[in-house]
Amino acid sequence: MRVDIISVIPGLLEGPFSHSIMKRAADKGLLEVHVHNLRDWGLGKHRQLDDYQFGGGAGMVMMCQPLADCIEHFQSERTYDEIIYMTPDGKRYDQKMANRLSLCTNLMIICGHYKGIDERIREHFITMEISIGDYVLSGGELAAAVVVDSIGRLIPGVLGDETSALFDSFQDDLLAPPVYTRPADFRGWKVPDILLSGHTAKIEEWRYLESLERTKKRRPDLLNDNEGE
Ligand code: 6GU
Repeated sequence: MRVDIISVIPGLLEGPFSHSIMKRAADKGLLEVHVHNLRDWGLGKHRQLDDYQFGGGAGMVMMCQPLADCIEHFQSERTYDEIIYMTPDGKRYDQKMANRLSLCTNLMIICGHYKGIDERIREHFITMEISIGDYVLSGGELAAAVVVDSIGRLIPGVLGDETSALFDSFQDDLLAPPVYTRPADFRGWKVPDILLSGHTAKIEEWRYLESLERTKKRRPDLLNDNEGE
């Protein structure tokens, strides 16, 4: 998969894809993330990107021309499955959207800033608008990093069998069960006996019941929420 991220602060996205699982995905050639500076398409000698909003009011709006030029530049090189705009008024991101996006070949992600981007870009270029939750970030970059991370780890071959995404919290609409590692006794705090028993089937059953219990207690909404399937 190839992801092109368009940003006015590309430096914010230097870290997230250079470590751990995202780095492994890149090294294996399974995920290519390219971060582009929208300033390269800015207007005039100041490389202007934003302007006052029509109708008045505080806050700048990202102009049509640089965004259109930038998007069309990349569209001339390949076909995008989705052109995504990161915005707090987008569709709330969840694991189902991650699963679907992980099947794509080319994604473009536009990170908004200031008051957002001119509505005409949303109408004519954007195919999908994503919010990562009900709070406001100062820009779309961190949200884009969240989305790319969640997608990248779902691409076949990125995770080994032992860490397969199939066993994740949310993948079956249940939270993950508690996990423990050595020592079996830390300061008198003991690991549940069942996990030391070697009874694989009983352990699986225990994990399932713990998952169910945890989900009932913490996220009961997940148990009766199958809307949008
Ligand atoms: Cl995608 N962008 C911004 N600026 N704020 C957000 C968001 C996105 N998702 C939640 N809050």
